[in-house]
Amino acid sequence: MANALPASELSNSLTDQRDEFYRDIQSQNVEALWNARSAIVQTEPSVQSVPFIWKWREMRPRILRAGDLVTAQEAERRVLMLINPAFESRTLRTVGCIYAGIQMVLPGEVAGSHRHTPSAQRFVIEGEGAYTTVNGERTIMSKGDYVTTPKMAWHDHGSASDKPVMWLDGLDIPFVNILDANFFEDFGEESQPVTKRADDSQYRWSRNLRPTWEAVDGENTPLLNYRWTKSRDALHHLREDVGSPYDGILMEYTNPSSGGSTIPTMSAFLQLLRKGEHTKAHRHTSSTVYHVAEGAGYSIIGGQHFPWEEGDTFVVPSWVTHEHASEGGEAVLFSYSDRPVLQAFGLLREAAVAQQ
Ligand code: 1HN
Repeated sequence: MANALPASELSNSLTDQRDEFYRDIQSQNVEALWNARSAIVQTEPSVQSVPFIWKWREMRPRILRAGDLVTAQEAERRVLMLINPAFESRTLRTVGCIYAGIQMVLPGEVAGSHRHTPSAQRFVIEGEGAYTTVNGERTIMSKGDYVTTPKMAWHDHGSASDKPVMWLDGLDIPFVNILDANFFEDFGEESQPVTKRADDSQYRWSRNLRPTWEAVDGENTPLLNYRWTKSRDALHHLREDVGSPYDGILMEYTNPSSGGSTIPTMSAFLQLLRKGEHTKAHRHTSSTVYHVAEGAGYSIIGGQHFPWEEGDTFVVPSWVTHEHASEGGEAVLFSYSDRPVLQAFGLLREAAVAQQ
């Protein structure tokens, strides 16, 4: 009896043996699942991204300042990346696995030609008279235009304007990086040759007529520029519709060759919040970047109140409850999300939430 170990020492010795075992398996690049249970077993997603807003009145002077300090040529792309507070800047994560940045081209500048596997889309915030050339087609970009750059399409930007032109870039680059599928190539010359007539794709793809002899790429939209005047006009025409209780008059930009999203990994939308409209609260597993195209209002995101006005950009992470309201008149929100990725994996889930 004198040799029997007290219970505390018994358990200590088991603890010691376990610790030694964990160190031993670690040396083999092995971990015990039962110690990582909290990271694996979740009753609902533990979302890393947080709701956040980048105010245009803060961003505008800073992108202009960047224009004083760095040329577009030096920078290749003069972009201020909008990074979610939950992540390091190198992750390029604005919300979830999608990216947003503010780009500016000054009069006479050229942002050289390149291509890459991440897909891009742009929404013009301010100015007109800048252009982008995508696979030989040049389009002039004006405030409110939605412009697409499919993966591996050569693209360069320039400006014949006498004022700065600024736009929001939306890319799927964090997804592409996580999947280790990021390829990039320089064209080798500043600008690619313009081989097509201006707005060529508008005539081919935005008239509800399809060129029958052309092979259809069902994956990427063949339409380069979705003009603001036309998109806004459509929203206004549908003003009297009931719309969605959660999103108001929400219309999706579509690939005219497939009816699906413009980009395989991202869906883009234009949304009218009518005067006095306050949407019902809901949540879903897609992550969204919103940009205020017109008007003012506020959103309640995860219980936090975010007032917004024209030019602001804000994010709603996956599974965070949100509702939107216009204030002082109508408001138009541009947005894009990773919805097609969630859909492709069968992970898109949506739920109504009782108003807080
Ligand atoms: C890019 O190519 C552009 O072409 C903008 O305008 C932003 C961010 C990350 C990687 C490539 C552009 C980008 C980008």
